[in-house]
Amino acid sequence: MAHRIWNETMECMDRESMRKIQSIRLREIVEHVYHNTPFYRNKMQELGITPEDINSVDDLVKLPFTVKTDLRDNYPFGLFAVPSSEIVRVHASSGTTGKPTVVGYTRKDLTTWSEVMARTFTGAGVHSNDFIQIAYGYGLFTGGLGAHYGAEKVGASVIPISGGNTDKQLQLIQDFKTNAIAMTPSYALHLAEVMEERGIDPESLDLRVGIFGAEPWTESMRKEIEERLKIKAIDIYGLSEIIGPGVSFECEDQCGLHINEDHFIPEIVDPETLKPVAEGEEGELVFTTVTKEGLPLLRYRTKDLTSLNYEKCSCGRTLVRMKKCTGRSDDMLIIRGVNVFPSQVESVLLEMSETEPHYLLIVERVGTMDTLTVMVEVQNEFFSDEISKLEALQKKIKQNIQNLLGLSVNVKLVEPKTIERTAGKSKRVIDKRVLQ
Ligand code: DLL
Repeated sequence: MAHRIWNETMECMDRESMRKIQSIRLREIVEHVYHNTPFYRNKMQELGITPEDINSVDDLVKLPFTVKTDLRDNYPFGLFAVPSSEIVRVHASSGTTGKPTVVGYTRKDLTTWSEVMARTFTGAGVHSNDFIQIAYGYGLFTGGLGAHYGAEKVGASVIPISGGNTDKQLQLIQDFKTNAIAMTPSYALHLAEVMEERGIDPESLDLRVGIFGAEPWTESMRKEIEERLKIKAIDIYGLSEIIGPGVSFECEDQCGLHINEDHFIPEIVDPETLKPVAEGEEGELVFTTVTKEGLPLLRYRTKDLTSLNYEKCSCGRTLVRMKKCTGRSDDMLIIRGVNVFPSQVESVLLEMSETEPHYLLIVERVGTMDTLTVMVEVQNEFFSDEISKLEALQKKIKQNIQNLLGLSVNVKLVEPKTIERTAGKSKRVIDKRVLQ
């Protein structure tokens, strides 16, 4: 079947034309922030540049970077580039410490957001005949409302259920014959788990596709979700600062996330030197928003690690693709000198049939030694089994992780349902070292 594309002009444009559009828009946005955001004017003056120095995307590298603390330091509205009379919505992301990061949208920004989300849902194969259940949180979090307006724009029938209340989710999936669900991947796994408990056969449902994001998830987790829910699991990426969900999206071919680069220009830089990496290499993803009015950001450092692929996709889109993002530079644990990403442990655990995809990594300092304990739920049938089998399993997990990471870890097997489930973003790591 031919792929549906929401905005063929923008999504399938030749690269040369895309660069031209990006360059024009970049010049406009730099002009806008220079005159309307004292923060950026000061930064540009410090670097000795003016808007006249920025002519094309090649000049991006001359511009200053922006980081999350810049938003926090100018809390709540200091980086807004329009008067509050033009702001029609605010959202905020909570973060782990301190003040939330506040973002603001003009009416045009909301239209842009719906547009990129309409591209996203169309890319996932959602269309106007579908019922879609939005189980991202509605409220200050961008997930719920962002998905909501995009799904309405494609004409789907939106069920704005928000996160949580899993039994209600299941009831509506059955009664409304829901075709698509949008939620975090960890919540999708929880939904699968509750479905199994209630004896609901996924084949008896009309569910066809899930649009999952807001947290890192591995290919193994995708496989697990697809098998247990009998759906296609599509990745969606975004962050509040750039617009919310819809910065990039997977198509049904599931081979990288198409970045809506007519609105958000990506760069990949080395997180240490901040210099651009060679094309195709992995590094930190940086975005410059080129159409946003309320909160335009120059070279915003996402901390997310990925690489870019400029080849045309089999779906026909020419939008640059980013590799599925499974780690953040600030997610990386350094344990006894070894770099460890939670996603690496996740892929080991998910490849083993004896364990459940629910785990927690606990890092502690014992004396001067850092230790990593992997707490993982064991499948029901295994847990009731003999101790010797559990010990053998523990050893096997330990060995598999050691083979991958070259690091010896402690493994703690726990009963199913011991590790907390959440309808929002899951917490995979407890680093007790930072608390000392
Ligand atoms: O999580 C926006 C969103 C909502 C995206 C719903 C997708 C679906 P924030 O709360 O600002 O915004 O968190 C942004 O979450 O920098 C990534 O580290 C992580 N993240 C988001 N989507 C993905 C994904 C929303 N698909 C931060 N894969 C980002 C990996 C993701 N990480």
